[in-house]
Amino acid sequence: MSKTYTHSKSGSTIAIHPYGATLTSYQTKNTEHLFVSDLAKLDGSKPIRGGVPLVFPIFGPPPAGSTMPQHGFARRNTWEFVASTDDEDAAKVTYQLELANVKEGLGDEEWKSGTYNCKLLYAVEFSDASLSTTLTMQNTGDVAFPVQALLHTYYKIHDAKALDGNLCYVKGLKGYTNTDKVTKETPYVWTNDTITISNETDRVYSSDTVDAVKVEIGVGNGSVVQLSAKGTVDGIVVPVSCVVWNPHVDKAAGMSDFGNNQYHEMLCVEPGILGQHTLAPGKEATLTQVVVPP
Ligand code: TA6
Repeated sequence: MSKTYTHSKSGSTIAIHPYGATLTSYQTKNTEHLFVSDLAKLDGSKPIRGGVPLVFPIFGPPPAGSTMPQHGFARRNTWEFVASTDDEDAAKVTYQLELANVKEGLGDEEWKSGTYNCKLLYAVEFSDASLSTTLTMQNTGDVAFPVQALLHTYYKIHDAKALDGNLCYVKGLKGYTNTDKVTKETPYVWTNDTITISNETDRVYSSDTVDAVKVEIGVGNGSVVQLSAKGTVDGIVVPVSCVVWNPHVDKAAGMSDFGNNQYHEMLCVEPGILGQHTLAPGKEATLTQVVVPP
């Protein structure tokens, strides 16, 4: 069951489900900004289809020889509530996941045996001006482990306009290298100012520069959400990639936890640390996104 938290001063709210510490709602001025599928499982039987699923320690399918599930174990386990505050400027909620409480999706021997050990902290701070979500990953073991992390954010596209390029788009990824997981063509530099959706779209936009990702997302009703994101590994700022995903009709029909027509109502814009990074013992990595609603 998701728990709702309110920022009293602004009346903005969020809802977080302890399963995966999945943010399932962010509302300001009576407007919902996140998409959750009508058929999403909320009983812990599978990751929640919507909101902001947390992807760690791998993004995408497991490497050869690994039995870890796609997108890792963070979104597949119940997190512990730590604290919440409600101040003038913002409200804040924190959750944590310790490896001892990871019951599902460890996959690899190194994680199962505790050779790799970690503690995850998730902080969500919000008001009617912005939402920031920060995933902090601590290496609490004695062995360095490879780390990837991504905030798999599902934006609500109002009036079912996801396929209307005038109203639903992503601007700001010109110059990034596009790795297209649908066409599987050789990665190439994206030269357009804008990304729009006309068919299945599953692209990883990456860059070697460490500037934060800064994009503008058209959310269907003529309004725009601003997204920025940054990441650090052992205190050093690292490049952040941005995944843009819409399943479109065929993939939507193939997902039992997604309404067949709901690809018109959503767009995933997902900042992540997707490079080849390892986290040394005693060190931490962070991934932060800031969402500014219309
Ligand atoms: O972020 C895009 C993506 O990696 C797509 O390839 C698609 O698989 C999507 O994530 C959803 O993955 P899931 O494991 O949640 O069904």
